[in-house]
Amino acid sequence: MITIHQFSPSLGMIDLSPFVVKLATWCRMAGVEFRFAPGDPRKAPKGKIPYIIDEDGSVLGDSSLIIRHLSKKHGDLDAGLSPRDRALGRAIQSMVEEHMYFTTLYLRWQDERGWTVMAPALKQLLSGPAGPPAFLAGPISGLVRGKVKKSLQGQGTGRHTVAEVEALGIEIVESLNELIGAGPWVLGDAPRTIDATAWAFLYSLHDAPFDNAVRTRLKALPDLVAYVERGRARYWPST
Ligand SMILES: N[C@@H](CCC(=O)N[C@@H](CS)C(=O)NCC(=O)O)C(=O)O
Repeated sequence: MITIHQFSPSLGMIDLSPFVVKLATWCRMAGVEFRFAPGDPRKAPKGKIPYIIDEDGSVLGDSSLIIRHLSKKHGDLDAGLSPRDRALGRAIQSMVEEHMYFTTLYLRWQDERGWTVMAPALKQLLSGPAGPPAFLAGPISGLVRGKVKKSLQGQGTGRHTVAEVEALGIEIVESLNELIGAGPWVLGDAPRTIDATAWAFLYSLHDAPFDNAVRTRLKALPDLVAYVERGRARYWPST
């Protein structure tokens, strides 16, 4: 059994980090047993969550590198894919993880509407037994928000207006709708590694209670909503 160090299962979510949901979903798809444990970026090999402790005690970071490692040990969900489908999966992964992710981050942390939901969730997370004294939860939340906004500035999305970010997010969601269609999975009849990413990010947008135009658009696309529900029924039936 591996241990996945996670961010936080707040707001009724499997985890607030779509990368944690991606990794855990991939494990369920591949039949790799795992348990969740709290994560601490300071202890993570790459300073980011998720990271895992493998059965032999080795610690690994980055969801994609972890999946690559686990695929070698437990079986490759992408065996038998054509080179073109592999390339398509890779392109969709980049669109979702390197572009959609930052629109999600912006709409949760930078957009004031998102922050009214994120701030109390973060405060609650910080008030756990290992957290700082209660009076520091507010200032620390502010510091964490500042760090996220700085990273959004560096990446570029943080320089846009809310309306611009929503338009970018809608473009990606509509592209996913075109690419996935009736599916049932991104590349056809069987779930592949790309489904761990696509499902995790669409589930995160669909279920997390951050109201914005991107979420509204997703909820109006029946094929994508069916895709979220298909993945939930198969891998997370109690969620
Ligand atoms: N490429 C990484 C991305 C992980 C990532 O961005 N994790 C975020 C949480 S969603 C994080 O740990 N952020 C903390 C930080 O950047 O300090 C992966 O696939 O695991």
